[in-house]
Order: sequence, then C-alpha cells, then structure tokens
Amino acid sequence: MEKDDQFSFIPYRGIHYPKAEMLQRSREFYQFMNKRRTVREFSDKPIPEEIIENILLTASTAPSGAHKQPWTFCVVTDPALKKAIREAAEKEEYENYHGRMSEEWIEDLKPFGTDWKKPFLETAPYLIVIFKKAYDLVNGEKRKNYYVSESVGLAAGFLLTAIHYAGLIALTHTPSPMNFLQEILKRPENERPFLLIPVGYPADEAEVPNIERKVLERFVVYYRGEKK
Ligand code: IYR
Repeated sequence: MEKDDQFSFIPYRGIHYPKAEMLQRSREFYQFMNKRRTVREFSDKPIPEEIIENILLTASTAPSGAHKQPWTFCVVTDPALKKAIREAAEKEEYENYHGRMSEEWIEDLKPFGTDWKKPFLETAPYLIVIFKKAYDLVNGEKRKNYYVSESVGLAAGFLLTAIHYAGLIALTHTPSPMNFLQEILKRPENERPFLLIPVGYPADEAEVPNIERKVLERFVVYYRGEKK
C-alpha cells in the first residue's frame, strides 16, 4: 500500500467471534432481515425523534466513494410539506398509471396492488427524502464526488436495515419524475432526489403481497476453483 505520511492511519481492531457464533449470528441475521417487508399502509402513530436520528446515523456508516458521503437526508414531518409532496407525487403518478408506464410495467406491478394514490405520504409520521450530491459545493466551488449512485444506494440500504432493526416499517418510493422534491424542499443545485422513504408503524390492518424471494441457487454463481 502507498501510505502518504501526511495522512495518519490507526489500527483496525477487528471483531472476533468463534466460528460457531459466526454461523449462528449470520443465520439469525438472515432470518431477521428476511422478515423485512415493504409496507404501503402506515399508521400515523408518532415516532420519537431520537430513534430516527439513530437510524440516520446508521445510514451514514455506509462506505462511499473516496469517503465523500455524497448524500443529504431530508427529514420531513411538517404536515404542510407532506401534503405538498403528496400532491406533487400523485400528479406525476396519475400520469404514470394513465399512459406513461408501458403495459408490461403495469402488468409487473399488479402483484403489489399499487396505483397513483399515495396517502402514506401524509399518514406516515416521517418522510425521509434522500438526495444524492452529484458534486460538492465548497465555498461556491465544485468538488468531485465518485460513485455517487452506488454510495447513496448503499446508505439507503443501511437506512432500511436500521429502520427494520428498530421495529419500524418503510416504503422505498420512487415517484417519477421526482424533481418536484428538489423544489419543494428547496435543495441546492448539486443535489438530486434519489429515494423518498416514508417511515412509521404499519396500520393495524396492513397487508403485504404474498410473494417469495429467490432461492440461493437462482441468484448466486460460485467459482470455487480446483478441489485441493
Ligand atoms: N412509481 C410508481 C410505480 C411503481 C414502480 C415500481 I418499479 C414499483 O416497484 C412500485 C411502483 C408508484 O410508486 O406507484
């Protein structure tokens, strides 16, 4: 490695578990994550802000290109803003469901029972709107960011994991196009909307689609080399 003297390094203290414990932890974590579901029916029950803060801190532990952390998380609880976001999203979605999406796309969405109406944008106590920073602005000067979508996608994954771990639900929502988020939330020109994530508790009568995940063999290819 090429370590520049200008920059310091600190020892990495790994976390060590006995093999049996690793096996158990990995199995249990999979079983836990396998219970995560995207839920579209929210309760309006409030969530303590500190829980949201911890979830956001977890998201910020994601790796990012050159550690630029090219993301902004907008946390929306203002009812007026939620209403504005709902109205703008529904306007776009109405167009999507009435001609803008292909027949194949509409067909692919049938198992999920979605339509242009997005009441959860007002019901959910929190809307987390993730923006990706195409570049940074430092005193008005442009600074490059790297692998922006990959980095912000990873942070979003960490966020969803933390939401699930806290016992809350989320919906990964992608209204399209979603430039309206930039306008409503008055974000600077270097930020682009990435995902809109309502967070909350499920409604009492919430249902989710009866769908299954691919089995390992259908999404993993091993390259094990010669047997020794
Ligand atoms: N953005 C639309 C349509 C939609 C698209 C996909 I791909 C989904 O997985 C779900 C919905 C909507 O939010 O309804």
